[in-house]
Amino acid sequence: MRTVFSPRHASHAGNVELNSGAIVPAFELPARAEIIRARVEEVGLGPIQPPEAHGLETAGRVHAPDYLDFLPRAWPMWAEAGRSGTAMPFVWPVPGLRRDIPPRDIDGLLGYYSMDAGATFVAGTWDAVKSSHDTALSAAALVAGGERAAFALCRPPGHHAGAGFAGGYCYINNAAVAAEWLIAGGARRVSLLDIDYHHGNGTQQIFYARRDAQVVNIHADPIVEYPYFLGHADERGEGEGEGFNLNLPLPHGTDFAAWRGALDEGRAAVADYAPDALVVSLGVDTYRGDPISQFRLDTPDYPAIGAAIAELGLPTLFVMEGGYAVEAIGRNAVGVLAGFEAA
Ligand code: Q9C
Ligand code: ZN
Repeated sequence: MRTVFSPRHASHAGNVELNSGAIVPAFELPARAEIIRARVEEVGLGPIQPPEAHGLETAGRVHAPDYLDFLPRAWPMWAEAGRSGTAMPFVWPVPGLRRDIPPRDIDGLLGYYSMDAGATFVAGTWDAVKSSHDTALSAAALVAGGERAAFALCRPPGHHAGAGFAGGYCYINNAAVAAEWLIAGGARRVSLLDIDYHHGNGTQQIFYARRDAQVVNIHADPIVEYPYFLGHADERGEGEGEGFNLNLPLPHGTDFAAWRGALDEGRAAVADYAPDALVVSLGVDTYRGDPISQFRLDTPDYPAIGAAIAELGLPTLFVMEGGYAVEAIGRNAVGVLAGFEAA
């Protein structure tokens, strides 16, 4: 399997985040992508190639144009206000406050275009976000071109980013853009299977009223876990999309036996839908050693996940999402891909 990887991810660095009431170094950091890339080489998964530049037209069909315009302007506006460090919001237009008059000030705009304080900006953030988007589309092109599978080693991740907002370390929803591009290129139906520990709220929102994209999420129950406000089992899609969203929330402490049961349920739903292609949002924050997560998967479980996904027999695009146990992220993420290849 080919891997698409851009060294430009590394310009998104030095960010801090709010964690349990303290400002700490962001868990989503450059070493994550570098360690995965090194592991791809170490196991000989296949060639590694840089992305080609893509325009933002496809992104403009899954995100609001004004939101996409804001992303490259966030850091320059922050710097223009005389700030340095990490740009992050501190106020949000929750229901009852007005969204109809967008603020002109950077602090207002950061809240207007965010779901939380976790998608922060430094000087190099936009360039990394754009390279991550290009990475997803370039890997999607490999699958559209006839490859059995491809790996988009995206950083930053994407699945929390909604049509008009960033959050949870995510800015452009790479998996959603890739799926939209595959559909525009002739795929009649695409399934998105999100196996990150956290619910992929952005992906769900983007496709919620559509039947040409099925969204299946296996994640920690939002009653006790981020993102808290989406990801419950009763969310099944709306309008013509009704029945094409499946949430499989699991409790804290879930082990591989129980997780695997949810995967089997998700795989059956994908098989029923009979898509032309599969986009996997690949998070490995389900690992028992993850510093911000509470599932109990172990390193040998990841190849079994890849093998189970391969059994679907679909052209498959893997898009990297979360995973914060940095020392294990290469073994776990590439374990899924190697397990897929071996099946
Ligand atoms: N400050 C992804 O896995 N909450 N995003 C972290 C610690 C946000 C995770 C709590 C977690 C977002 C792509
Ligand atoms: Zn996650």
